[in-house]
Amino acid sequence: MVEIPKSHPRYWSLYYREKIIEGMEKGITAKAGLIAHGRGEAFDYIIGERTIEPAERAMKAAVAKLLLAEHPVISVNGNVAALVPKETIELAKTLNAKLEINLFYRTEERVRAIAEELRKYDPEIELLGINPTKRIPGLEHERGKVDEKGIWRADVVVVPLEDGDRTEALVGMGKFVITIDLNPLSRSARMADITIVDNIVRAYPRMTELARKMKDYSREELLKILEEYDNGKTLSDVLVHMRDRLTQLAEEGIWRKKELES
Ligand code: PTJ
Repeated sequence: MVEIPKSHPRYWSLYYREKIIEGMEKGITAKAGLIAHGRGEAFDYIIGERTIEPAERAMKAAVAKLLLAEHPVISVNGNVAALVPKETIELAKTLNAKLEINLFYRTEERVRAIAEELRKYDPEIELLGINPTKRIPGLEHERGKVDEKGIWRADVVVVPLEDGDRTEALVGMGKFVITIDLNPLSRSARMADITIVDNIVRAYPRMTELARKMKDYSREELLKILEEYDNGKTLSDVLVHMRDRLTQLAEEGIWRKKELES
């Protein structure tokens, strides 16, 4: 990994970019994962590289749903394994959710590399998706493979940084789908039941924090959070945030400004 000086004004952005490149070199991340990451970076710039209120609201609803779920499953792909392997395990353990390696560009080598990466952080962790025997209806072979003990029987699935077609197919199977996607306009963002428009590197640690706190909530309290949640409104609020931030920056001017308002 290229050494990035901590003093660099874009340190964290460059740090995660290196993580993705390293992930690809280790056989974890798909080549298309690099493109997906760049798209995410662009939207993060517009948001202001921080967790905005609609994302916090979506995370609370998502954690409530996951705590109420009977068979919650968190899906892991090549980008997620490169960026947040430890945080993914922490979130799954806090929520008592199963982890399933589930890839859009599935190859057995990548599944093995991802499993190896995750086991560095917990050698005992149960990982599903190694030998999937079921298929999501409507998706061609490799893209539709799921684990009978995981996504197949899950009632609630977290599919971060996901392709829209697969998100839609999961919704079609009757799953409650939670996605994390920096692009509020993506098909995944529009198809999911709960859309968290935030960078996964901020979202997973925050969701773990929320889960630790909300574990003590009563069933009624969790149900109330869900009843009051409206994903359409959340997505609209994200777009309004982006519009207002761009308007504000345009009015204030950005020429030769070292820091931007977030
Ligand atoms: O590892 P695989 O084979 O399962 O493939 C993974 C990718 C991401 C390549 C695959 O699922 C794919 O092609 O996804 P898309 O359709 O490019 O969608 C990924 C979405 O994630 C895009 O809308 C990006 O804006 C968004 N995204 C990228 N990086 C982040 C992100 N969202 C949150 N946090 C990020 N760090």
